[in-house]
Amino acid sequence: MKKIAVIPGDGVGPEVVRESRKVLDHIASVDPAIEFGFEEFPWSAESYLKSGEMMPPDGLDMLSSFDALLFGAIGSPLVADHITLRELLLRIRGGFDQYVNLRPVRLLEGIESPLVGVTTADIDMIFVREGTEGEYAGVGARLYPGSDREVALQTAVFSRHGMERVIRWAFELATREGRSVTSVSKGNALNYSAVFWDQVFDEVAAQYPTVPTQRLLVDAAAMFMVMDPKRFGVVVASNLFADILTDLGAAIMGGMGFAPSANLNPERTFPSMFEPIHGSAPDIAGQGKANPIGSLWSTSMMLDHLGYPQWGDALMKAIERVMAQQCVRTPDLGGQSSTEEMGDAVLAALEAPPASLTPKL
Ligand code: GGG
Repeated sequence: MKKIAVIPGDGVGPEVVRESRKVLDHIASVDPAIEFGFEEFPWSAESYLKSGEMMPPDGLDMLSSFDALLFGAIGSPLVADHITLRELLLRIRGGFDQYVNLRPVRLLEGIESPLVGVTTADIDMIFVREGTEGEYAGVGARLYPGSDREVALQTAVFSRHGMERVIRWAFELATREGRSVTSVSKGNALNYSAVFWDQVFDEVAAQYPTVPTQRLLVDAAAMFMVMDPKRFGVVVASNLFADILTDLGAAIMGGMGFAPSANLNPERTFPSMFEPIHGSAPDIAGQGKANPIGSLWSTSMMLDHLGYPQWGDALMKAIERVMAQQCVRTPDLGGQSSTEEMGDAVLAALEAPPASLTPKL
């Protein structure tokens, strides 16, 4: 049995995660080789307002024996964003050494990109975002608060160990998939951290002489994602740069509702976590308007990670089929369908993979 910890979180999180649960329950019901054991953790801004903590002090211990974590969204107008993000999501990413934050950016057939004249072949890139250090390291101070001498210090952490391992992971992915690797940094301005990043990138790249590479400044990368998205294959970047660029990526693939992510601990010492990249969208929460595709796509990545790639692939094909048919459309796609109707459509399109491929795990 695969144990899945479910953290629906805030806002639209519970609504989109419900659709993922539905699909996983269905898979377990039709495939005798698969059994999921779910446990739900109600950690959210709402629980913070009652308990004063985003997760219990031993929260990571509570999660550590699970095979994977399925996460919804976090954030509420009632709690400061740096509390909800840092004290839950970033504690999990850091505590479980989830240093690969994998974020595919791909335009699906039937979805209109805001970019004029692009096809599905033009937007197909995979971001490998560093997930544990960089600008998100949480190192800094506020000095002399409230005075006119007030100072904020926020120190980014770029370790050789941290950069080397994520850049190497990106090259391994590119090698498997026959893609190029683009490194994104800002070496002209960040004369310590980004120059070090560029140096480590070049050192790792030299070990993969057959993989085409390019190095881009983050501002140029943003421009090329709009003007020439086809030039990107695998993209590796630091925590903040890749976070910003993947929101742009979500926009060019049709909207925030689509974009999936996997926070991977590649060594599998700790559980990995799967979440749509969108936030809690409090403005539409509880109205059944959220697009669950980002969560369902993340669930497909979770199935791959759990050792069920045939089901991960089947779920992805179901998503692609529903998008291509253009019948079921949530409001972000200009339609009237609900979150639940979109989830049901994907479920109806899900075809069981050939039984011979089902592993007996
Ligand atoms: N679905 C996860 C979520 O709620 N993300 C909100 C967010 O602000 N994430 C920032 C990040 O991924 O670093």
